[in-house]
Amino acid sequence: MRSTLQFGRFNYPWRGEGVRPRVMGILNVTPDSFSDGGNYQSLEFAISHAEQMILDGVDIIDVGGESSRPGAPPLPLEQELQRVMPVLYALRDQGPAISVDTYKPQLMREAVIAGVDMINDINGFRAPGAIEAVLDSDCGLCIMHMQSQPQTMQLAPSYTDVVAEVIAFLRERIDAMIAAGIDPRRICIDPGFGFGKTVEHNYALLKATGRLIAELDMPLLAGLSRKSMIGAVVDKPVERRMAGSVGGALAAVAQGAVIVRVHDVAETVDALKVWQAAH
Ligand code: 7PJ
Repeated sequence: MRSTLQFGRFNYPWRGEGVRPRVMGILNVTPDSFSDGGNYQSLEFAISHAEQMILDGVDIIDVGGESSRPGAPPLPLEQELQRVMPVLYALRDQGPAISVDTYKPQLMREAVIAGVDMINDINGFRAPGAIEAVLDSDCGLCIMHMQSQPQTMQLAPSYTDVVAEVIAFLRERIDAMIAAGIDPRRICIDPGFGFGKTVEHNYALLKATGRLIAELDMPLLAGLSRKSMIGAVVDKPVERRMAGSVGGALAAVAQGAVIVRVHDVAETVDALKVWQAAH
């Protein structure tokens, strides 16, 4: 039975004995995080943020140049390359696995050349050329579900059966990737919390974590850090959702998620250590 996720220089067991949930730290390289939006400053800021995540025990650093906040406009390729590539090269040999959060095939190709370990595509490798861009590499591939596009996805999310529809989507993408020649051991799945989903849809999917893993027979990555599904339960603004997000990460891991994508690395690492000790 296939039970390791193989990605670049790393492999993680994701079911059975010896499974340890892993923490993916979010590294946004977007000018809104910096004083003047200058490229050099953003590089410096990103590197120091990454250094802190490494001290905090991060397993994977997920580098993203384009904001996929609901309503955010798309970023031109050239700008995304300028923001992201120097960070990938700077972090490649610092210890943790490196992931890049992009749906653009051209950026995927450059990232593969830079030696990233994982490509994390919120668009599920649906862009023309996306599968081809990652075919001749060994990096891991995170297939995320999204209904509609970031600009419009939160206007009117609608499903008859959200869990069944997300499973059907992910199954179609897994099949397309395997048919194209991708090794299934490179694939992990993600229900895409907040991407074209109401709070109810998000919790239906969170509760179905075990079912997604079992039906699709794939390791699962969960990203719910600071999202509105946390805010809706704790009734707090985004900057006060850390503890709620840690609770959400534990809920996902308790149902079999092997990677949690988070902003608050130190706190999540500690929570998972205690969870693991009691397991
Ligand atoms: C996710 C992501 C997620 C994966 C973002 C945010 C929005 N990639 N990229 N899963 N979310 N795989 O962090 O709030 O949930 S950007």
